[in-house]
Amino acid sequence: MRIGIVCYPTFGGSGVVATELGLALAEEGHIVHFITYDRPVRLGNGKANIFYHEVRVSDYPLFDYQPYELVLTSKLVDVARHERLDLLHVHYAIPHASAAWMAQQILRAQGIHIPFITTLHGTDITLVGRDPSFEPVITFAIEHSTAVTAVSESLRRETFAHFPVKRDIRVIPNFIRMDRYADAADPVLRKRFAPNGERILVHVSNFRPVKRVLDVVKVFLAVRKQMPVRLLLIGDGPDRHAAEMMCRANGTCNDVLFLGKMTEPEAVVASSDLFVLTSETESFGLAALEAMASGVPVVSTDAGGTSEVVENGVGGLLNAVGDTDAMARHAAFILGDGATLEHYRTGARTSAARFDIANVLPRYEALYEQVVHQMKADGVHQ
Ligand code: GMT
Repeated sequence: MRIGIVCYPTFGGSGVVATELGLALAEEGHIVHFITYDRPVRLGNGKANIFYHEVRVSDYPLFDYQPYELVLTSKLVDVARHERLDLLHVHYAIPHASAAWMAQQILRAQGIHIPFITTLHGTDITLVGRDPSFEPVITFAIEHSTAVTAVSESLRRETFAHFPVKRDIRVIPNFIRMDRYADAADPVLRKRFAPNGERILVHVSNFRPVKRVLDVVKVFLAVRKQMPVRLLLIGDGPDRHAAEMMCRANGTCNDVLFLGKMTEPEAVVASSDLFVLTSETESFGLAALEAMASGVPVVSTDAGGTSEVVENGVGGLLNAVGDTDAMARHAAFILGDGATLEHYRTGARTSAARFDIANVLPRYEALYEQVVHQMKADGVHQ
């Protein structure tokens, strides 16, 4: 098939999932065209069957706000027509789903009929999407997508709870390549981060308020009272400075390492002992899944889709949002002795294996076949 993928090319989980999906489809022999405003961070260079089209918004002085959605729409029309795409798969509702719908209408007027699939990722529904100024557009785009998927059962429920949509939404969970994480741990890195054999806590996010990064620091401070421990913080964003201030105020800067944004955090995460996820809401928790795949257990909030990823008592332990005491207690329990840690490490890998790409990719391919055939059966194929 010839597939167009639209996503945010940045460090967010939706962009990672879209990129990994495109790469996997290309390996299967599909032709994949990425249409984004920047090269997706994990796309790499020169891969077979992968093409990249940049959406460039010109800086016209009349516009206080550049009309990105319209430029994206024009690009989708152009790429779909000239590359003879079979379908578009857009990740994150805003503004990708509405741009895809507009492109579909323009192409239809030119006699070209193309289906589009919208994958809902989380904050497009749970945060941004609930802003009343977006609601009518999101509702419309969801209703008029050829098919819609959500990355967890929780997100599917949230969508029906917050938007007046009636259509089917299929759950296809996020995935990982288990083989990539098998030997990701690096003893040299571990020695550098914890030279005296300390336990290592790790957190990866975009440091937005929804992640409650200060709770991660609170958990670290409480665990630190019970055992030697260091905290690795990967990523950057609005709450980084507040987290730094908290460490300074507590005189713990030497034991908290702010590592910033990383294009390949796998080795650092795999060299740690416990992943801490404190989010207010989390539709899935891809970063936690990646940690589990490399045998790093997770102490997480029970915040939406996390309970579908982190099986409580198997690969980690779930807690109420904001209950940093419970999270610290659970962290200390898992890290307390070698046997318990090993039990959770094994559980983390087993839990993660449920989401191996081999189990998930065929579900996307089946959906692609279905929407393309449906369009042909409707008698509107090109
Ligand atoms: O984690 C973020 O804030 C970024 C956001 C995104 O869209 O890139 O992540 C969402 O999508 C990820 C991939 O499906 C999920 O793993 C994250 O749980 C979800 N984030 C939230 O729901 C807060």
